[in-house]
Order: sequence, then C-alpha cells, then structure tokens
Amino acid sequence: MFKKILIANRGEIAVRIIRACKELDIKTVAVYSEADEHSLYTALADECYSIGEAPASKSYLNYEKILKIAEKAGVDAIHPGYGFLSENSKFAEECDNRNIEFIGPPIRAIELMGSKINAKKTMKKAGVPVLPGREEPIEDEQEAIKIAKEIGYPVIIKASAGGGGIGMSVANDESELVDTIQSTKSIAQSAFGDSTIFIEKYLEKPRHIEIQILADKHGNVIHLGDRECSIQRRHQKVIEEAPSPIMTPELREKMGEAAKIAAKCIDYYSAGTVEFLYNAGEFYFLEMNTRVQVEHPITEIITGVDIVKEQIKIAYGNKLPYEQKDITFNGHAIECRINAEDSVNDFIPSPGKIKHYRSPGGPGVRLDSGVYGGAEIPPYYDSMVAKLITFGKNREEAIVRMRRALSEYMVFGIISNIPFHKSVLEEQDFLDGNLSTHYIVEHEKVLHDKTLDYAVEIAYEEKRFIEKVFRDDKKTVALVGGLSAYITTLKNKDKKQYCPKENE
Ligand code: MV4
Repeated sequence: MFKKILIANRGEIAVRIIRACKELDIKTVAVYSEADEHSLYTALADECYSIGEAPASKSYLNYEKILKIAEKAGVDAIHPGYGFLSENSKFAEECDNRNIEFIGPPIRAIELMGSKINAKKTMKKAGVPVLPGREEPIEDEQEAIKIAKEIGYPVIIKASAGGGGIGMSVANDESELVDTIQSTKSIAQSAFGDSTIFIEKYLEKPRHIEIQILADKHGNVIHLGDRECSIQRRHQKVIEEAPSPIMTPELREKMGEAAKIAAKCIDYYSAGTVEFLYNAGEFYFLEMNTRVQVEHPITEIITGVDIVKEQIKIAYGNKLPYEQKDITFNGHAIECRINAEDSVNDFIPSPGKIKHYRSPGGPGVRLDSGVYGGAEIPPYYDSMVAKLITFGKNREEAIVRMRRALSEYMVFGIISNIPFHKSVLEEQDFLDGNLSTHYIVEHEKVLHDKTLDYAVEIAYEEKRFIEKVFRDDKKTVALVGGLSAYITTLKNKDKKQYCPKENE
C-alpha cells in the first residue's frame, strides 16, 4: 500500500481522507493556506505544509507549489478531494510526470467528461440513454431551428465546457431560439474560452438522480446505487438522500447498468458518479463527475462500502474486493449540508468564529465536519463546514433522526443554515418525497417563513445557553446584548412583506 499521501484539499473532505488513510495505515500530509493553519484537518494530519495566501488561486489551486511539497515530503500519491484540482487533467498529468499517483481516474476520462458534448456523444454511442437533441456543435441557426422543430419546444442550449449551471439557456419557441443561441455562445466564450454550444430537449421539472460507481484498473466496474440530489439552490446541492424516494429495484438495476456502461466505455477507474435527469419513468445521462463527491457518505451508509478507502486501494492497483452481487442496499440515509450562511438573508455567507459548538450524536447519526468549537471559518472558500448525515431502517426513521440531530446541533457565533434544514424537514412535499430540481424555488415562501421562526428560536436558545453556561464569563454581557439585537432584527422582518427575487 502507499506509505504517504498528500491531501490537496481542505475542510471536511481533507478530514475524511485523513480518516481513510489512518485506517489504511498511510501517513498523511496536509497543505494549508494562511487562512487554514488552525483548521481541524491540519490538526489531524501527520505533517503540514503552508502553501501560501488565503485566496484559492494562490494556495489550493497552485499546483506547482503543491507538487513541490509532495516531492519534498516524499509522498507516493495525492488525493485531490472534490473541487479545486480534482477535475484538472493538467494537474493529474503533472502528478504522473513526477511519478506521483493521482488518486482519481485516467487523465483521458477527466478530459473527455469535461466536454459535455463529447461526453454525451460517447454515451449515446455506447447505448446510455441521452436526451433528444444533436451531439454536434451548433454551427448555424437554421440547423438549430430545424432540430428544435424535430424534438419540440422547449429546448435548451448548453455550453459544452459548461458546469455549475453557467452557460445554459432555455428557448420556449422559435422566436426565442436565435437570441438564446447567440447569448449562450457569447457567455460560453467569455466564461470558458470555448464557444462550443449544443441543443437538446429541455425537461421542465426533472429529478436529479445519480449513480455512484467504483471501477478498478483491471476492468471491474460496480455500481453502489442511487442518490436523489434534487434539493439544490443555484446548482449547489443542499440535501441529498439514498435511495431516491422513487427508486425501485428494477429502476436501480436499469440506471446502475447504464452507469456501468458509461464507466466501461471510457475505460474508467476510481470512484465516479454518473448524473441522470429523471422524468416520468425515463432517465437520461447528464454528466459524469470524475471525483469523489460531497454526498458520498449516504451511499457508504446504505451499502457499507468505504468509498474513499476503495478509491485509494484502486489507485494503488488493487482489485475491487466486491462484485455487483455483493452490494446490497440497506435502509435510508439523508445528508444535510451545514453551511455558514444566512438562510433568511438571501443565503449570504456568514464566516467568523464558532464560539460555542455542540455536535449531535446517538443512533443513526454521522457527522463529517471540518470544524470545532473555537474554529474560525474563513471567508475565502465554500461556505459548507460540515455534513450531517442520518440513517434509519427507512426514510421516515432517517427523517425523524435528522430532525432530532438538527435540534441537538449548535453552531453558535456564526449563522448557519440549520434553521433552513429544519423547515425543509417538516415541509409536506419533502415528507411525501415529492421533489424536483425546482423544489426550493417552488417552496421559497413557506421555507423562508418557517426558517425565520426557527432562526428566532435558535437565537433564543443561544442566548439562554450563554446566560446559563457562561454566566461567569466576562464576555457574556456583550454576547447576550448582541443576540438580543439580532433577535429584534429577525422579529422585525415582516413575513408578509417577504418578496422573493426572480430566480435565475
Ligand atoms: C438540463 C435540465 C433540463 N433539461 N438539461 C443544470 C446543471 C447542468 N449541468 C445541467 N443542468 C440541467 N440540465 C435538460 N435538457 C435541467 C438542468 C438543471 C438541473 C440539473 C440537475 C440539478 C439541478 C438543476 C437545476 C436547474 C437546472
């Protein structure tokens, strides 16, 4: 096995990778920016190296520097986590040049899946269902008008280099199409330096369902079932669950087989996710993520497979220790992404110091966190600070446990989205499993109002907590004063006047 691995990431995923390494008896090397010196992951790693200033472009994206440290520390491999360098084929290549194993898929697979149009073309050829459209770049408008007539409106124009929802636009009829083509093309050029666009049928209210796969370097591919990821806001997932509330053994078999074909047709290895849009009993390939994902724990829970450990073993060259028939699906798991953000104030980030912290626990609770009481959440990176995962024998039990765990969880000193999660966890369409990618927008008003109520409740709780537990602390008076003022602002927010902004 590898002796030493460098983790080219930060926060909770760095902690997650360190945990996997410890269980595999592998030494860990953390790299940190100026903002992360006193982070949880730097405390848990065996060695730590500073890589520069706080902005990601000067630290976590600076791969020359990271590679220099990798060589100096004498690591055998680098785990990129998610985000940052994880889907950067140039970085994977540079690792290769230095004889350092990139813990991820083949360079060719990263490149191919980075181009949405090539990914779709490859998948269609292999027999994976794709949305009606044309797997060639749009060259002239007349051609696009003709295709749109064939597949029917609405259609969507997408940038081939796109991602995260940037560079895509819907046309509802022919009069909108020409403008849509031109604007998407120019956005694609300015955002990605690649104006390649393509057209396909637009699904109005799909679900986002994805399949986790694992593949080794010996041609073995298995799938680990599905995740429902429809609850998202501006292309950031907020709550995920496994399995999807609509899943049946038959559908899982079909989607799982399609995902395995997707992996095989590009000679994939490592962990990966095949994303599908699901609508009215049918599913269509959307994208493939060539990295470990934020929401991997819910799959780990219902399958019992440690995805990060398997990813490391695969990179080393081990054969998969499972065949498809060994994988069974037990119970239900839900993940709430805990973000440092103000859910009643347009979800603006709320970095700062966590003054008091109490983590949830007990039956059916897993907390993958990058923070601790006293930790400083820097403003430079993603606002996600932890993932609260609960599981039970069925969806109902997982939900009850999530509500209970959210009520135990205190992240005081900053504003978190815990009140938002509490409001979703009691909303009827959520409880009925009645979800689509439009869920949050469609329930904006009711969620906002309930979130506001929970925010007030939590602020009172924090105030009582400080008064009781820290009554001898000199800072208590100031803290309580600040909280009282905050409660007043929350209460002054007139729910009736809440006016949702145009969304996208
Ligand atoms: C779509 C779609 C509906 N129809 N394509 C959003 C991210 C980008 N990677 C692809 N996306 C979508 N493509 C067709 N033909 C709806 C979305 C979409 C979406 C997809 C998954 C999860 C959340 C989403 C939110 C808005 C739109």
